[in-house]
Order: sequence, then C-alpha cells, then structure tokens
Amino acid sequence: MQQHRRNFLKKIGIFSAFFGSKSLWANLQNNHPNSPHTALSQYDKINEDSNLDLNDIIANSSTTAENKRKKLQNNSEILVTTWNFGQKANEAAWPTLSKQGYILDAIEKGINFTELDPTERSVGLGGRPDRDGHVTLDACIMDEMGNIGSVVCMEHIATPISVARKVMENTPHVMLAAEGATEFAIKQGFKKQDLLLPDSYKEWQEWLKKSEYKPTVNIENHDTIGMIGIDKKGRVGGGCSTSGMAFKMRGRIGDSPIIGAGLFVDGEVGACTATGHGEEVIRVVGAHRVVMEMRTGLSPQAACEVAIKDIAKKLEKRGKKWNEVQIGFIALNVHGEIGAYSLQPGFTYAVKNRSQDEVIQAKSLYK
Ligand code: SD4
Repeated sequence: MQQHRRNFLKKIGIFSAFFGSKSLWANLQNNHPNSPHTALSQYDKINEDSNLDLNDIIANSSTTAENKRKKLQNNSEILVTTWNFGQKANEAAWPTLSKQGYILDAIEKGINFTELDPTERSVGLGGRPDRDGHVTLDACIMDEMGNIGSVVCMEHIATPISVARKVMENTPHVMLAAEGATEFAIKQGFKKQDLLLPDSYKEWQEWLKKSEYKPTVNIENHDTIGMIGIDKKGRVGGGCSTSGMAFKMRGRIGDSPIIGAGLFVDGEVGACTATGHGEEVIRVVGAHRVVMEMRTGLSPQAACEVAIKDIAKKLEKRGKKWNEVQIGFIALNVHGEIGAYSLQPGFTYAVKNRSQDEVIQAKSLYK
C-alpha cells in the first residue's frame, strides 16, 4: 500500500516537474535579457502601451513645441521688461516684433535704447561706477534654442547686450570678461568711449565722502533692464543688461550676465529675468529656478512666487534683514502668460503686446 502511495506521488512529481519546467522555459524565453522574444515583446509592449520609443519622444516633444507655437501665433507677440524704463525699451523693440521680426533682434534694439540713454544711470552709458570710479557693465542674451552669450565687467562699450550677442554668434565661447571683452568688442567694430558722465561722476564723488556700500532698495527705481518676449513665430528670447550695483567693489559681478541667474530661456517653456541684489539671485540660480518651476507646470506667477519665497527663507536662515534686499522676477511662458513678483513693494515692469502697453506694479512678498 505504502509502495503504491510512493509510486503515485512520484508520478505526480514527474508530471508537475515536466509542466513546471515547461512554463519555466517559456518564462526564461520571454524574460531572458538576450532573448529575441524578450526584446521584441518588451519593445512591442512599450510601443503598445505608451509609444515611448526615443524617436517618438523626440517627435512628440517637437510636436508639443510646435503646437504651443501655433497656439501662440493665434495670440500675439509680447514683450515684458523690468522697471518703468521698460516701457520705452518695449517701444523701441516693438517695430521689429510687429513686422514679424526675430525676438532677439527686438530685444537687442529695446535694450540698446536704454543702454544708450544717458539719463538711465544703472545701465550702459552714464551708468553708476564702482567704488573706484570705473563704469563696468554686465549683460547676457539667450535664445529659444539655448544659444547664449555674455560679457562681464566690461568697460568703455555702451551697448553690452550687443557685445554679448556677438560673443554668442561669433565666438566658440559663451562669456568674455573685462579687457578681453572690450578688446573683442572693438575688433567687432564697437566704439570705445568714456561711459562715466557728469551726473554719475558727481554722485560718486558724493558717495566717496562716506564710502559706505549700502545699496538702497528701489532707490533708483530703474535698475537692471531685463527683457523677455515672444515673436510672431512663437520664438522665446531674453536679454539682460546692467552697470551692476552702484559703488560695488572693483571686479564685482552680479547675477545679470550669468545665464541661469539673471536670465534663462527654455524654448519649450518660457523665460525669466531678474533684477535687484544679484548676490541673492545667484544663490538660488533664480531665473533658471523660475523657468524650471514653470516646466513642472506652475504658472509664471506661481513660479516667480516660489523663487522669491525661497530667497526670503534663505535670507532669514542667514540672519539677513529682508528689508535691505530687493529682488524682482518677471516671467513669461510660451502661451504668453506673464508672472512678476518681488521681495518688497516698489518693483515695476512694462508689458507690450498688440492691445496692451503699460507699466504694472508687481505684487510682493512683504507689504
Ligand atoms: C546686479 N542685479 O548687478 C544687478 C543689479 C540690479 O536692481 O538689478 N539692480 O546685481
């Protein structure tokens, strides 16, 4: 009887081992990494499930970008620029945009207008000097494809945004500094000139009496010019130009010529530019932060607010007084939606499109 039972169990064992190993074999065939079945079935599955083939990803993302562009074409060209003087700069840029020109051409023209205005004393010609009396200029430019150009601490050339563009277009580099930048500019045909004009000189002389570096929030109310915009074809671009913080140390560079800090553009997402105390903007790589927040789906307004709140938190952690610092961000997404936010009240920005031409007071974290 016992023998009979043993034989019965043995038969069951052989039977299940046979079928078990068959299904094991089938599994191995399907799952072994080198199995053609595996490769095919996984590939098929991926394609079937979600079309995640690399070519499809690329095609899909360019289709998305194309759709966004098309969507924007139905809206209109737009320019958003920091501070009150942004309105005149927008006006200077507008003819290029309204004639269906390229966004970077418009931005360069608009910023040039402010750079060459001797009454604007924080940008270009007539800019306030450093504590040793040198007017040193910073600027950068970025297009929708990730092309970038920048000049830092450049002297004697009134239009640094144009030199930054030449760096972008005519050199294998993305950034030139100090004498090298000036020399390059001269070779490119720019005029060398003295940028320290009488009013800024007088102010500097006055400052020397105490020689106290204590930038006053909003005192100039027309600081760095940062301009972002979209053209008729949906191309996003941005530029940023400044003489930096008045009476800074010689050689000091702020956020404005640093791609990612003072300016960032992502052709599929939008653009952002910053103004204010550059050291604080650099700390959080401000403009890039805002654009990346937009990439995750935040509106330009929400993205600016997140970045400003982060700066506020970091100031607090470091025991800094928030009321001695001003930062402002403006942002634009590819749909033409605008955001603007600052740490403290007083930051303004100018918007121009086919139906709007105005200076707007940005909302601020502190009241
Ligand atoms: C800088 N962000 O050099 C510039 C200056 C500025 O409002 O924007 N002031 O730090």
